[in-house]
Amino acid sequence: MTVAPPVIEKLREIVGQQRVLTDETSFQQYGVDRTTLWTPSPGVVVLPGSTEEVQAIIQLANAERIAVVPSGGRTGLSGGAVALNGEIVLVLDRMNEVVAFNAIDRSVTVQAGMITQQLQAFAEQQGLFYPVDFASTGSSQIGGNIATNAGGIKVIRYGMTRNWVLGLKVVSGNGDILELNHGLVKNNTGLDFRHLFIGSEGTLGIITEATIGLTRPPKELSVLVLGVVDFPSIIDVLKTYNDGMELTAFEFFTHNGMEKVLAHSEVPAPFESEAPFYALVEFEALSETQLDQAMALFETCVMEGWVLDGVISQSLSQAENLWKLREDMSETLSRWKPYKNDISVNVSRMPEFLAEVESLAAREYPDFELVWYGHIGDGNLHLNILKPDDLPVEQFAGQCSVASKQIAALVGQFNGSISAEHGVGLLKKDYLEYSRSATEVQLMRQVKQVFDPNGIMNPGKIFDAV
Ligand code: S2G
Ligand code: ZN
Repeated sequence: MTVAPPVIEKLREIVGQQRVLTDETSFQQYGVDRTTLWTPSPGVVVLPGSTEEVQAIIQLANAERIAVVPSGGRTGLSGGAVALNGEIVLVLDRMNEVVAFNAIDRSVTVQAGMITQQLQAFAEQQGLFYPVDFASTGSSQIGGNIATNAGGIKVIRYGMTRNWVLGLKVVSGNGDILELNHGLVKNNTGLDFRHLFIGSEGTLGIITEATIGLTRPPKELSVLVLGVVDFPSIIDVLKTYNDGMELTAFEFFTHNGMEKVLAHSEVPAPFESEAPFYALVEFEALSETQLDQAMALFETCVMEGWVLDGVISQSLSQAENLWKLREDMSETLSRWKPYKNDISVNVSRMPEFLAEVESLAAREYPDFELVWYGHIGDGNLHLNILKPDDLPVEQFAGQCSVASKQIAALVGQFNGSISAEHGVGLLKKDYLEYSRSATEVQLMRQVKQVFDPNGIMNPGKIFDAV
């Protein structure tokens, strides 16, 4: 489907001739995220430079009843930024400036198209720290991180993106510019619409600016990697370390996943021996006491039979290498075009859940290689099913979606989430019912109706209009 020439002309009047793209290369570049299941087919790509230009585009889209798909860093994994039906793809790349910084408020206002890593670097230059971190920060944008409430590897200590959004400027699907919360720490004046837009995946409007809270940088970070005997023992190790000290990260990965990372990059193995599972534990070693405590807890885990071997970083570069074992997992596995289950349950229910989900996955995916990894300290597992090279994507996705129903149903029995951090987008829509009631989904539709009455904002993502 194409966008009519008069509308293209009006878009050019809004953003300028060069910032309206109608060529196929641009459609393939901007009309999709990191999901590999869809071929994008937008109607036009437009690159606004200001909130006011975004507003004019949304007003035009309402007048012409043309859908709008927001496009940030395009690192999403659930098809939240995929344009399939002649939509206007609204690209935030040009809106990537720091608007304001306040050392007393410890806050920075940035445009939505700022790359996450640039925000982290800006904070560091001010002697502060933006703590939300994950593998794709080099290309993800803060607007997209907010629209999907990105999580990552430090959630156990710092929480999700939601915890750091002090204010938002958005253009709602109605075409209204809303300035939400103005960076206030305390503001009890009715419904906090900020929290509706966080995690809304572009279905309520476009985030154009964000005021982000910053914090003190961690000091003397120390990293342990432990070889763990089995899945349930990871939770015993988690509880032991969580009860014994303050952690900044607790991650895990399976041996077959680590082997692929070792083969894919120059990273050395953590230690000589091998284990079925590995736990990565990070903490601030502010004194010898913390280091001694970390080693004492290691001894406990060995004595209990949960841990077989371990290593503690002796330098920053060694800590970075140990992190690469976990952080390079996603990129390493991408060559197998994995089908991803991103699920979570309460940490307290993990032992019970692991016992069931591991055997269910092995049963449902008998012919596929499974790699488990993720933020088990947050109750969040990433199960990647690797596509055999000789199996067509559609056939593979079809087989995985059947098994995913079983996994989603199990997650639902545990009152867990069928999408812990990657969002719902298009990929997880069919499983939403296992985590959200029909009443809740209907209420979400009604909230969308308020902010986007013509249903132009990223239609078909998370849920269908009716
Ligand atoms: C992770 C990154 C996305 C993926 O590594 O924690 O959230 O590939 C993931 O699963
Ligand atoms: Zn993750």
